[in-house]
Amino acid sequence: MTEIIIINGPNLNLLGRRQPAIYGTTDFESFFTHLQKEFEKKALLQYFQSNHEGALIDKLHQVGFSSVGIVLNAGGLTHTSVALGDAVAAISAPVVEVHISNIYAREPFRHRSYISPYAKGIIAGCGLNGYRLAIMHLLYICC
Ligand code: CA2
Repeated sequence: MTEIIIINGPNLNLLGRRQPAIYGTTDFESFFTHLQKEFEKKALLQYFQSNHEGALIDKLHQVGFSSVGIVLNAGGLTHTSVALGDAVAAISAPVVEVHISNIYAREPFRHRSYISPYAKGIIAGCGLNGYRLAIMHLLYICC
C-alpha cells in the first residue's frame, strides 16, 4: 500500500477555530479522517503537525527516505525557513507543497517560499481540497 504523510506546520492545529474567512471552518483532524476513508483502497495516510521548526525537520528526515510521498504545508515557516527548505532538498521522497490560501493574492512576504524550489509540485488557494489534489498527484507519479 502506498504510504503518504501529510505534514502541517505552525498554527495549522487552529484550523476551523480561527480566521474562518481565510482558512475555512473545518478542523484538520475531521478532514483527515474523511481523507483516510476516501483513499483507504489506494493509500495509507499518516498525519503529523508541529508548531516547532526542528520537529518538522526531524519528521522530514525520519520519513523522507522511505515514505512514498509527502504533502507539506509548512505554514508561516514556508516564507522564512532556509533550514526547512534544506531538509526538503536533502530527502529523496517527493514533496508536494500545499497552501490552503492563495499565498500570491496575499501580502508580498507570503509570495516567497523556501520550499518551492525543491517541491515536485505546488498547490495554493484550493482550500483543504489542495491536500486531496496533492495526494492524487503523488499517487499518479508514484504508482
Ligand atoms: O495558506 C496556507 O496554508 C498557509 O500556509 C497558512 C499559514 C500562512 O502563514 C501561510 O502564509 C499560508 C498560516 C497557518 C495559520 O493557520 C491558522 C489556521 C486557523 C486559524 C489561525 C491560523
